[in-house]
Amino acid sequence: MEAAAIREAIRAQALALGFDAVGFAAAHLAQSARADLAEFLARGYHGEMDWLAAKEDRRGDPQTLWPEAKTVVVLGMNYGPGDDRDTAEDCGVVSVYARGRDYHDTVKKRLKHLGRWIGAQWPGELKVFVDTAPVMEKPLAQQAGIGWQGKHTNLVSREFGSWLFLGEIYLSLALDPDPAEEDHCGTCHACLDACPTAAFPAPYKLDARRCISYLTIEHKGPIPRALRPLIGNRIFGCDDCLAACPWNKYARTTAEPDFLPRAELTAPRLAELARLDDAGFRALFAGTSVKRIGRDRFLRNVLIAIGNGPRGDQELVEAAESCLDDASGLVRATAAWAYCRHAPSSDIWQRLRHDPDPLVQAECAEMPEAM
Ligand code: B12
Ligand code: SF4
Ligand code: SF4
Repeated sequence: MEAAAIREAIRAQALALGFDAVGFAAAHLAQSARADLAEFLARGYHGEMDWLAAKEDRRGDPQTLWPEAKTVVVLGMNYGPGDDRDTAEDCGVVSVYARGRDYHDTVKKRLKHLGRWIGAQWPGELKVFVDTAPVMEKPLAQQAGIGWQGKHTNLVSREFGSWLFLGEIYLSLALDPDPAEEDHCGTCHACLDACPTAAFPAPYKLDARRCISYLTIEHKGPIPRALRPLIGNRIFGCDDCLAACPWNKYARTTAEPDFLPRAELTAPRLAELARLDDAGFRALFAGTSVKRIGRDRFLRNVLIAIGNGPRGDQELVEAAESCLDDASGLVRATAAWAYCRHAPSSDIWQRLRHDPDPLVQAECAEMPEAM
């Protein structure tokens, strides 16, 4: 079979398996992508995500990751939300990507399926990747013509707007690449204006340390005080820059059942989430991306949302109070902050100053000035 026919056969099979976008790129990244990665790391924009820096050479070059790689098949799955209604202030907002089943599982399973099919048709080796591997998925997707990296740094598709998950199959088989997609942002800056924490130092550049997605998902310890009020009721991730993109007018609701929102992830009540113990957390979030961060970090997020909730809401005050004796120092520290946001004249921090955990002590030392 000719290389062009192989490409079209793979494309057809990928679409038949439920992928929404398919493109082919050479297993090579432009020097500019590597330089941008180096600059991102040198400026410390990655925060605590040491794993981004640890494999910089492999991330910046597909053939350093796997020398046999000749072609990258980039696959996209549409997770476009339906109508997104405003969430009440005493409920939490989970970002769209995490409201259904963990996308890593769904995309990986589909990639493996496609990989097995390719392996059965043509000789050669292949490897599948999604998200956590040292791969620069967005620049590769742009090279493969699936979309372009918008000013919010994510891939924007003319067909699906901001709502595509990405995954890749590296092939040892050499196939012609698709034409790269061009930048269609023009003079627009809606995503930059929409960011609640001013996380974009410049268009196309993100300081992850200010991004609510980083703070609520990747960051392990206490969230910097100055940023807490800006987080509002977002308890896992953030979509504001993605949702602001005018190209979403072409987006459609996902047809993938795995990505449809679960009831417990659509506006969950903050006071109920604050009552979760470890077993309750695991049971509620089984099979979702939320489970990855663990109960204590999740409760930290919930308590920040509680602290930002309607002033004096009795149910929220009681929820914060009930976490002051939690076994986790991170949870106790954030509960103290949340409680004092509702009751600024409270002397709760005096009591907690004698807490043995350094996180709680640090929180209480700053408490009076912060309220
Ligand atoms: C680390 C990471 C994060 C970090 C850092 C995000 C970031 N922008 O780098 C945090 C935790 C903040 C994060 C958040 C989110 N993430 Co994330 N994340 C990743 C991960 C694992 C690596 C990204 C990376 O390499 N970053 C390092 C920097 C250097 O890379 P970069 O953004 O590509 O930076 C480029 C630009 O700065 C660009 N650049 C600089 N100057 C210029 C100038 C011009 C003109 C141009 C064009 C480009 C340009 O050059 C750099 C290199 O190309 C990828 C998966 C993967 N393996 O790629 C998922 C991934 C990017 N994340 C994804 C998602 C869905 C999200 C969230 C939407 C989740 C949420 N709702 O909370 C948010 C979006 C926040 C945002 N605005 O980016 C998807 C995005 C899908 C898509 N359509 O693009 C990915 C691809 C996962 C996947 N497999 O689907 N994420
Ligand atoms: S995800 Fe939210 S906090 Fe992060 S850059 Fe986008 S709008 Fe800003
Ligand atoms: S909102 Fe505007 S600037 Fe941002 S990615 Fe979309 S088109 Fe580009």
